[in-house]
Amino acid sequence: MATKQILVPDIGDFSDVAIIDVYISEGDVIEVDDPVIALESAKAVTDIPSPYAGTIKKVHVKEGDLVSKDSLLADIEVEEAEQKQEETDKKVETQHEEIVEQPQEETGREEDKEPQKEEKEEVPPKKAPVNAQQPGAVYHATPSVRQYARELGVELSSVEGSGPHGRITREDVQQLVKSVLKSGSVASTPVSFELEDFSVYGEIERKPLTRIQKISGPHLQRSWQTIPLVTQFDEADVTDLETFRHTLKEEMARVPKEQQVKISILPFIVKAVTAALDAYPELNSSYDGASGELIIKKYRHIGIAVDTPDGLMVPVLRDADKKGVKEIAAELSLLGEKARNGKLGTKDISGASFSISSLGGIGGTMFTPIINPPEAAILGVSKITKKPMWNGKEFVPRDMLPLSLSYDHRVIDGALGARFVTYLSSLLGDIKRILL
Ligand code: CAO
Repeated sequence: MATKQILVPDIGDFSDVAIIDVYISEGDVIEVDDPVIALESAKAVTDIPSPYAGTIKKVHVKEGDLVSKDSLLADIEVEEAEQKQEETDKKVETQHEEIVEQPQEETGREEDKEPQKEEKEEVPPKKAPVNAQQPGAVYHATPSVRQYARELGVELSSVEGSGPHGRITREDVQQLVKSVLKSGSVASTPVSFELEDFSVYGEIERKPLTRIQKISGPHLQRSWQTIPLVTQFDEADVTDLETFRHTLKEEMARVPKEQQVKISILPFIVKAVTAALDAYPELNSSYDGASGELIIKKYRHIGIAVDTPDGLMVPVLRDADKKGVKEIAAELSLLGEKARNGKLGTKDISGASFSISSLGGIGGTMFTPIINPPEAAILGVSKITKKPMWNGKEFVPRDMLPLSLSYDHRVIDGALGARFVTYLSSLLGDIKRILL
């Protein structure tokens, strides 16, 4: 038995580097290369491994201490007094470069190149978008966890660290592998970003995501990563439609209360969309990548994004083409109510062939809706504003409705997207055309 000192090895041209984690305590039995502390410099987080195996007798540092080369970290009682410091110094240098995912200058030394090469080789080619390392990002994990992740082919950028300071643990890696196996898809795994301890800048609060957000988040992410979408914008002149709607509203105020239905512009948009889908059925479809075919749906089930306290829900208005505006309005109001009260059943949320996301009641000029797979397109609706429009002789005030159509560019080309939205605008500009 002999007592040895664990010192900070040569970590490059750094001094007074802050300790952000101390992994060891007195009495811990550790192995060679087990991490002792984590250091944080401006560019990197570096774990310092132990050059000895044995029992920790005394820890000389704490979180926040500043250390440099040869600072004393701990005393360790070892059985073998074999000196491995030189070897370990070399390893630390290598690990440091592994952690700093920054472009490195070419040094020409073989040991400098190897770890980066190793990391690159492990990127599974078909899973690249989600598993690709974030350029310049730093992933905090002990050498043994890094080794473990490498063995399983897991990129650290995909793993959410649950340890102190967001450190990635062995369990985090296991959890990711389990979830990927369960879902059968790496693309559903959220990319995690290295988070700082924001509380050093000011007060913070942690708010868990709702159950719906946890479900819809990966779905939206998968849509965003797999569907090359284009968003086509347009403005529909709905001045005449608004005049008609206000007349309806006045009429509605005179019928018995139980028969009254609130008619916003949305039911008209739903109706116009079904007519535009009749003219351009490719937008009412799903892409079957396996067969290379477009599955065109003959039904018009319209998904409507509804804001609820628990997150976004998309109830489905079935056979909207067969319903009148009043019926659509009544059903929309019922679906909205059910969504907000958490009362939607499976049937209420399944089978949409095209979706509409309306933020018109809230505000904003335009936005880019994300396609709700396996649908091929989604219409975003923003707030009507009065704008001066040129009628050939003069500027006149008109009610303009902003529309944003996002579509899957693999199956819908730009000309078709533009034709659809232009036709939809013309229908909303002259709603009588729906009868044609
Ligand atoms: N421009 C201007 N005003 C509009 C409008 C538009 N495009 N769309 C609706 N409005 C008005 C309505 O006329 C109504 O005005 P009044 O209160 O004066 O009658 C007000 O905005 C609120 O409308 P609403 O939201 O209650 O009704 P809706 O028919 O437009 O929408 C429903 C129904 C169920 C979609 C809605 O309740 C809802 O949840 N909206 C939020 C949608 C949402 O969160 N989308 C998220 C998309 S994220 O991808």
